[in-house]
Amino acid sequence: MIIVHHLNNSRSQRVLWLLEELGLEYEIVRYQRDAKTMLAPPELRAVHPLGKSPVISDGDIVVAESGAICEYLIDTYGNGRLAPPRGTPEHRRWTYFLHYAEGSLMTPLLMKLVFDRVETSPAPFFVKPIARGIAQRVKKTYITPQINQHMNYLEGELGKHAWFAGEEFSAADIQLSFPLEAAAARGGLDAAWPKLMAFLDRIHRRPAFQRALERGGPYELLK
Ligand SMILES: N[C@@H](CCC(=O)N[C@@H](CS)C(=O)NCC(=O)O)C(=O)O
Repeated sequence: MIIVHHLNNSRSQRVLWLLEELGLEYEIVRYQRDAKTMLAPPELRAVHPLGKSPVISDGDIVVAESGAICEYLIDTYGNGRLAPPRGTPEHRRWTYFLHYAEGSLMTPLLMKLVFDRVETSPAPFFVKPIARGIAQRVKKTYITPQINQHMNYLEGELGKHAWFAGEEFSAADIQLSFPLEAAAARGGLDAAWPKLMAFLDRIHRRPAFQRALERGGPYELLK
């Protein structure tokens, strides 16, 4: 039986959605973020030493990293679903987007989360203007232009094909959903990128996406 070690409000929602799209049976073991630090509880380190989510187990196989989990589930249980045939241009796009989502796109989005917090966190009065000034400058000169560049790129990709890997919906779309949802929630993606907004709308309407939300429970991305 596949077990999803599911942290609330996290990337593991994406794994539940993939499992629902594939129609596989699975169990959920739930973990709650610390209300103050938002970190995962230490119990998750018993499953994988980094204690991050998502991580799945399947018998005695343990797989961490959402991209690797997608590949494992598709290779083991996909039977040709949710991935283009190997050796095709679509499959190369699929692999690229599977890695790009976490390897490139998440970086400026995570930086935005951190620097937004630096800007708004309580600090002694003599430090606060300095911290706020640095945060605003890093966001203006580096983070916002980086995010805009990614959004422009992805908007252009959806102008070429219906979905990210090609004309068919695939696990690459599931993998890209988290950074795009994060960008929409944190400010970085809005109506200036209509194809990306329409993509979010299209995925939200998929029955498997809704079933995954029902199984996973309340889901709100960190801002
Ligand atoms: N690149 C990893 C990122 C894993 C990750 O950072 N997960 C977050 C949740 S979205 C987490 O576990 N945060 C809690 C913590 O770091 O303690 C993946 O895609 O699986």
